[in-house]
Amino acid sequence: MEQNSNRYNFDQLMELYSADLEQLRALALAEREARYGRIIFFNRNFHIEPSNVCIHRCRFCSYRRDSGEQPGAWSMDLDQIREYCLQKYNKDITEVHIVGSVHPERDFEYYRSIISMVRGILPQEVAIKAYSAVEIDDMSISSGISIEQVLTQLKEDGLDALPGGGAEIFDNSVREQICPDKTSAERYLEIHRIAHKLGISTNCTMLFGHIESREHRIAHMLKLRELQEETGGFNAFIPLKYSCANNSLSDIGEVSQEEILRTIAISRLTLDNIPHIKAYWPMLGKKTSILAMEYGADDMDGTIEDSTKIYSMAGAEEQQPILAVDELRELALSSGFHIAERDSFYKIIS
Ligand code: V47
Repeated sequence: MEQNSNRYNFDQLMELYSADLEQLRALALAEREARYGRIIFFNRNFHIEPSNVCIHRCRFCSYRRDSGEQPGAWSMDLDQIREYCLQKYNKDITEVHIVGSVHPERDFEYYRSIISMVRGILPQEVAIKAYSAVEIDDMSISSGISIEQVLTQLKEDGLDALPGGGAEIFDNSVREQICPDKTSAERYLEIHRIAHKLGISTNCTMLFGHIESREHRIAHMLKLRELQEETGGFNAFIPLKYSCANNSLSDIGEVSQEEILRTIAISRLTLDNIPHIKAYWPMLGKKTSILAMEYGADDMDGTIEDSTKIYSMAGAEEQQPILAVDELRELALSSGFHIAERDSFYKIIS
């Protein structure tokens, strides 16, 4: 494949996507090894999902419920969140990931209180990565204050970073079909732009393997590359494979392991300015995630401690997601990798 500059353009990426798998793997692996050798990054984290009651009706989502819907809907008050947090926390944890839903009855003060409460009960060194751009958007709309003000206040309360959820696929015609009523692609990008400007680093995601095409995926990644060029605030890109159980797109089924690996490789080659590519094991499964390390990924996310339900409710093979460090070390070693524990900002801890 001929390259005009050091950076692949849309047409070159389309060509690479269907290149010989071995050739694609070798290119992405070389890129990954030049950056990190054979290291697999991970952290010790847990999630808090305060509620799954959501005003949005994204067609790929198996997690959302209406208020009061039983069985299945939950909403935690502050005391319950405190109790849950203390139950999941142990002294090795370095990150709490808080994400839930756009709840019809919760206001900005509630979301602020969660951050201040968690900040108050956990050591200062534990990073709080909380609220996707979609939730931030809702806080701004419901409180009538700007995104900048919402993020500034949350930062003062103790927020350290934003997770990457809500990106889905940026193409408007796809969005119209899978999540018509939620935060637009432009607004998602704007919220991340503002976060970066305020010194809040973020992750970014892409939900793939539903009704979108490879063209849509590449266009999506190129938008992220463009924003990163401007701000430099993204830490990691997470390609999220659509899981098909219990949602209204179920008939589509799921993409093959080969398509997952190709997508991960293409993301490493496209996003030359985003430091990390995360293989999110609760969704891909542990074995596929380790295999993804040969295709350009370098990060496994964390130990999770059985604290997220988004993927198990969508039928992912990890029904009770826990990754013990010894298990990860064994899996990595058996594939010729070694592991490095990192904090939320990729500083190596051990
Ligand atoms: O935006 C929802 C996805 C995302 C399904 O930043 C689904 O470190 C697959 O963004 N099949 C939220 N995916 C989760 C998220 C995330 C996860 C892990 C780490 C980080 C990070 C962020 O989950 C949603 C959506 O794209 N999702 N339903 C489903 N059926």
